[in-house]
Amino acid sequence: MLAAIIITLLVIASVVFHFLNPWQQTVLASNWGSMDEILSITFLVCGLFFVAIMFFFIYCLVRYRHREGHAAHYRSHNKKLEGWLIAVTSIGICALLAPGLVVYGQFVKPPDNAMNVEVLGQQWRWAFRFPGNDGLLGTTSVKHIGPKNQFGINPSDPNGQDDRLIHTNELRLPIDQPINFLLRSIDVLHNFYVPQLRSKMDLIPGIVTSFWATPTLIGRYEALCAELCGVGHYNMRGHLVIVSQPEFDIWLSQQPTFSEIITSNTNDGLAEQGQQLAQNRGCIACHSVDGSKSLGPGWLGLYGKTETLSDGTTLSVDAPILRNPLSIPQLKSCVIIHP
Ligand SMILES: [Cu+2]
Repeated sequence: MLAAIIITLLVIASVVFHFLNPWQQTVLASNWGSMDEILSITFLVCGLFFVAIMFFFIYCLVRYRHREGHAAHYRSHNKKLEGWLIAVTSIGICALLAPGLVVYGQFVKPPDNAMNVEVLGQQWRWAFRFPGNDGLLGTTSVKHIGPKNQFGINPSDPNGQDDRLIHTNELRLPIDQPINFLLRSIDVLHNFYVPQLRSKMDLIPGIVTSFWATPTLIGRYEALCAELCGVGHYNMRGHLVIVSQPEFDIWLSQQPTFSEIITSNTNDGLAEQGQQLAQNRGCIACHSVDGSKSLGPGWLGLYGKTETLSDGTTLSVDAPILRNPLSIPQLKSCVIIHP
């Protein structure tokens, strides 16, 4: 009887915790309110089955508890009961799966007016590509990937010349415009996840996966990698910034096109080698190139700067320190990934 009371209290506590728990959904910033509805249906179906099964269990504990002079009867099967159980369970499973399949069908079928945006994942950063005025993205191949062509855009494809490339972790999108996200990975599995869009999708090397969403709320949201992709996975974080259409148009027009990047001579060979090395070794998971805050110090303007360490001491960042940061005793304790 004590077991029955404890289980009853556990069931009541579980249901109460579901309604009072502190982990609530983030704000909804896209058209995918139906994702929340599916989640509610899933909770409802699972919750009803959980409560029903637990109360049946409690009933059996009480009804068939040990009593002197009472013995259990053996029955090989009960066709009527089996029929009911199969029917009820089947309805429950259909109620769980069917709404998800319907919404998934909509999720991967973009409307005609959707704007294509490519999301490129690599250990451990994001990059993005917009089609130029022609509205078409250039074709790509891994054989074209190089220091100036991170996306592997086919240099002889005219459609790719005006593609606008975003090499930072920040993607801007206009509000109320359907966006067709085309996802590519150039190394391992990643997953592009923006909780506020209620959207996530795997990036699979060798194929292009896709989903679409219409941002509906201006704001700045985190874009996470939701697939364990190596030692820097925890820091594979970007941002999605939803802005007004005019603001977006100005921003996009300021981004370099593919042809501008491949014909530019601003990088001498050393800078390109450094960029390639930082990408290949995954340094950019912790060090930003635009000076934004990350786990490690940003590289923009770092040379010659006076930095304050966590113990209050200051240090001038000079060439010997940049070459060998581990020579500084205070830096040793915070260096986790550096070999
Ligand atoms: Cu990843």
